[in-house]
Amino acid sequence: MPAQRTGRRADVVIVGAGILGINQLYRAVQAGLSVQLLEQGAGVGGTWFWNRYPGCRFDSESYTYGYLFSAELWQEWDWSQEFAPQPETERYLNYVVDKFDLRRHIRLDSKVTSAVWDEAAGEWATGTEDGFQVRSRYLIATTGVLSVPQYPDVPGREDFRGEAYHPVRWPREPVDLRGKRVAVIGTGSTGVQIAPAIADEVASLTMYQRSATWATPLNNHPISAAQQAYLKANFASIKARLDASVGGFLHQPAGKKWTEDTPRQRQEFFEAVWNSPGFAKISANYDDLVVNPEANKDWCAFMAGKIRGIVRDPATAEKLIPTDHLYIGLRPPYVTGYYEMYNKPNVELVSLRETPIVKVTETGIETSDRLREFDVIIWATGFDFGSGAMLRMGVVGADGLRLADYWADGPLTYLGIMTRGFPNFFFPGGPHGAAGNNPRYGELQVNFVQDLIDHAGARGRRRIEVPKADEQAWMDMIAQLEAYSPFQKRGQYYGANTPGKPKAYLLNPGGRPKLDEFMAKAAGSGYEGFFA
Ligand code: NA7
Repeated sequence: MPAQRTGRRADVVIVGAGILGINQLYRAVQAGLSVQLLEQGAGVGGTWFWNRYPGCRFDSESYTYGYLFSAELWQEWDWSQEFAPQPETERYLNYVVDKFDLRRHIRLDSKVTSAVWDEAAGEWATGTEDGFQVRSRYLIATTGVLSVPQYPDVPGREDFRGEAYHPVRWPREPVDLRGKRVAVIGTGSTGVQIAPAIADEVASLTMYQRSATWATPLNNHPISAAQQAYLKANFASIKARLDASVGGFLHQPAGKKWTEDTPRQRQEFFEAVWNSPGFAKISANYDDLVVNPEANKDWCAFMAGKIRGIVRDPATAEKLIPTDHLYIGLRPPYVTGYYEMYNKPNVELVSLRETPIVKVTETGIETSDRLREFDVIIWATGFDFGSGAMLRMGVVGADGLRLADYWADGPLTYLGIMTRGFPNFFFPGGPHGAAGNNPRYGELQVNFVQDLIDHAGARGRRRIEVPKADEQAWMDMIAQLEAYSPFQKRGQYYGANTPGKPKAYLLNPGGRPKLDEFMAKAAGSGYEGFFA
């Protein structure tokens, strides 16, 4: 039910207190707007509130992931490691919320179930599961792309009588896995982070792998005092480099192609890349890695050699080597001790390609060859990526148009921020938004939204809607450049992991250059056509 007009009001309602929700809240408060932020969780942090599973950490460098909107914040906060663990990030986000006095705008335990545009009033009426209602000129969904857990459609999943967890719903109270027989289903970024973190304490760890992935070392390390001093002294130049980078990282591009090196030089170069931090495996690899399959195959052969060198059991090593996709065909994980873990006597790898799951029983998991019994099953099976959370908010736009209907064949967006028929509604960081280090892309979108709201406010404009032609131009860009995307169509970035979801590309294949180009065009024209 829409909220009553006499109820609570705010200029802006923001949904979600994750990285971007907090950024958007900061910008809106700075602009002097009244804001009500509604957050489903019992704390702030979004991804970094929910994902409290063992081993959870960044795979973007901490200081490139944190906020850049305040030099003072940069000076005050010391990241302890290149790739901070989840508890540190959750502390950071709470620190930010308190430092900028944002908590008083946030209502926790507030799951939005309805958001309806009231054309006559020019307002959104937003309601939560527990009956809270608020009306606002603007509605901004910063609900994230990795919010809704995805469970596989495996017979008997509910029958299991032991403990079962999805990493994104990991309990806040400690989970004692010591001495237990544990199964992990899924070897995406999450499964390969959890497994080595728990392998030493559990009685047995059984990894159920459907697709092998090209995991490479995260190469994490503590931030030394000297590095800390460097970071503090160079905020402006680091920010400038990040603001100009395509991926939102500091890694230096190689500046050379695979074709330019001899076989021996390639091996030396790949060794250096293997030892480089996190996403440098992509952003500082050969310039032609993505566009030249020969270069990519050579890198894959190098990684396969590494896996064979680390994993002592040859049969296990072969199972861990992908044969169905090149590097970045699926989102590559970055790991600490993952392959080494398979040398422990209590760790077993089950390939679901060889022996698929038949069913889950009360006591364990039955594959086509046998039943294994467990105390704990961890479903690291991913997310309803991109649009999952927004489509569960009950959004209804102009003329009663349901977002779920408008997006029935996949999201239709402008910049991954707006959608036609939904006035004064924005979703920075939503589908078609991401193309690299998420907070860096997201902040561009957050700033676009607030700048547009400021522009409208300064000119007394009350209704903002993306023109059909602009939405179409963004969708045309996606359709054109998607062909160059390295990601396979069977993955989360096409929604293919979620039963019943339309198969549509969910990232921004044009990256920052296209985002910058479209944003500059809109702002440069005074957002022509955006105001009724
Ligand atoms: P991902 O990357 O979607 O990985 C999910 C994993 O779960 C992946 O290995 C899947 O295998 C596996 N999976 C999914 N369904 C099944 C079934 N039915 N049976 C067996 N295995 C299954 O999610 P993550 O949580 O690891 O990572 C999410 C994001 O976190 C990531 O993109 C980063 O941005 C950080 P599949 O490959 O589909 O064969």
